[in-house]
Amino acid sequence: MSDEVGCEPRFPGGRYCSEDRFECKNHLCVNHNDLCDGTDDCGDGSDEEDEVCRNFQCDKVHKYQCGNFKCIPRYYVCNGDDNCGDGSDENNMTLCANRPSHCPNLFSDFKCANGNCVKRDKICNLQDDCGDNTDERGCHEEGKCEDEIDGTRGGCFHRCNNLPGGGYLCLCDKGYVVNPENPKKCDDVDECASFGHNCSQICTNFNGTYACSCREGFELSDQFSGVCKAVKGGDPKLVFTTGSEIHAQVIETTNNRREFDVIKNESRIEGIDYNPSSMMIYWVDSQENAVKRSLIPGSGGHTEAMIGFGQLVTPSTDTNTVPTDIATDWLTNNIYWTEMTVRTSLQGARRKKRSVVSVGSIYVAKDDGRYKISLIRTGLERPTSVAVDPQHGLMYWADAGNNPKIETAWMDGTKRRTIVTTNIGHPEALTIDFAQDHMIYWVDSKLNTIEIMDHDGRNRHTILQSAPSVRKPVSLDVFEANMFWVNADGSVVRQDKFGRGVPVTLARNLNNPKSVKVLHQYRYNTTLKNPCLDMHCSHMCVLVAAGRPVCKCPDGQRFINPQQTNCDAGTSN
Ligand SMILES: [Ca+2]
Ligand SMILES: [Ca+2]
Ligand SMILES: [Ca+2]
Ligand SMILES: [Ca+2]
Repeated sequence: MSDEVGCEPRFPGGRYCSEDRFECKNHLCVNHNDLCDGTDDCGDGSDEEDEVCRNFQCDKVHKYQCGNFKCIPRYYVCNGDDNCGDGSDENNMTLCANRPSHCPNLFSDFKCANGNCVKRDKICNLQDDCGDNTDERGCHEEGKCEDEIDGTRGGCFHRCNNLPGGGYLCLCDKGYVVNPENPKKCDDVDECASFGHNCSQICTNFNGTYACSCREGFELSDQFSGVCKAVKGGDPKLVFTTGSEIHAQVIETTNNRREFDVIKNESRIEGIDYNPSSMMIYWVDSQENAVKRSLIPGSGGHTEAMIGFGQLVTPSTDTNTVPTDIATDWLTNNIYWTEMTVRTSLQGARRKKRSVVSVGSIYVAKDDGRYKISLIRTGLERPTSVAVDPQHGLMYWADAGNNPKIETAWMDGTKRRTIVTTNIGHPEALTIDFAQDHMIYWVDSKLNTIEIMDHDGRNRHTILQSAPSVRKPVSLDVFEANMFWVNADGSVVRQDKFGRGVPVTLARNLNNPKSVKVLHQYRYNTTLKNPCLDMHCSHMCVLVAAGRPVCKCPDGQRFINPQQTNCDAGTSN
């Protein structure tokens, strides 16, 4: 075609190409089919340019148009590979969720209730090959399906299959599983009770099936995917730290992501959290050894303040102590934070052996730093993360010390319990998905995992493990149907929070990233009332089980009245 370069226009309107072809900037002509398909057909890239593709519509029958406007063959959609380059061919759960998942070989494979596939000859071999033992239920060593019992084939409630080696197997329809005691009976599967239902918020079990629904302010995006999206409260923003700064990015589906600064000129920001009612952001700085706060710029009528102003809330307990993470109780306006004191001591004969001892603590105070109380002082080495659930009056923290663990207590520090001690390396970044039944998501930066569990540490499930996108994860947050995490290498990644679809990198090469949070009015439940309003505590009011309020005195003070509401420092300060 290069012989056409330099020729005079041959078509009306000064065009070099006929109407049915696309004219490249270099005047070459290519087929419309070649536009925006990811291949440079013009030779100068003009068939793939953003402005061209933004206004181009793919052939709808054979092609799929990606979020970045690229056109890919339809059969690339939901095939597990990121063919678009922005994940949009894999992360559209409306398209991908309703694909029935078959076992690789329909004839020689058996599908377990948990979705695993095992070879048919593993059925009724007295071994649990499925992992949920459903390949060993429904087994009848003798008889055959043709034997009619109680009016059904083999007496099976639903279906019957003869086994090749004699005997037969009762099978149940989709949504049911064979009763573990009665091999003929079919029971409903409670899909909501375990991982895999894919409801991003509310799951309701029904006989033979289940249904997803959403909380106030959210709507299901379709009937299959279980994806809830916020319909009020504006675009969610992703807030993340880079050492001395806090940035925010408006979360959009296209590649056009808007980013702005929230806080600048701090030192070494570790954990962050915010109060959706006051629109204050809080952080701990491990170089300044302090808890600080600021109004989030552009919020609450403070649009003139384009960058937040860091204000000291409280310094760390002493100069050897660094704060590591912070959580906001947005109902009472109390803040919770973790601190770590590292001491080097000389031990052993002639005190020659040097040992490093790390001691962690958890504190609560009013959000202006007044009335500090230490809640946890013992049995904590290296606290990496703290999260609070004011609705239930519970707090959670992770300890990445020599005996790594995740613990919980009431938010006054009492009723402490350890909920995770096994399969744990370096736990970090606990976050509570209030909209999804208060499930806890967390990362392990040593095992390279993202996990989910309930408030007791039960129903634990590993969502991602050693995936290429999980590289020493240090922080995590969840919103709607997505999870967002930060890797130690400075990348911010998003993926469906049940691990569906493919990961999408939202930012990369950040310096010293430590924390990520989703900023949205509906991330925390702001419809709840502050239970402390009627308590008239002289100093602190904190929440305990079921969100019940109790008064507390600052460290070193005691109650002076039998009702335990007034502390001995008086009520003025
Ligand atoms: Ca092309
Ligand atoms: Ca694909
Ligand atoms: Ca078996
Ligand atoms: Ca069910």
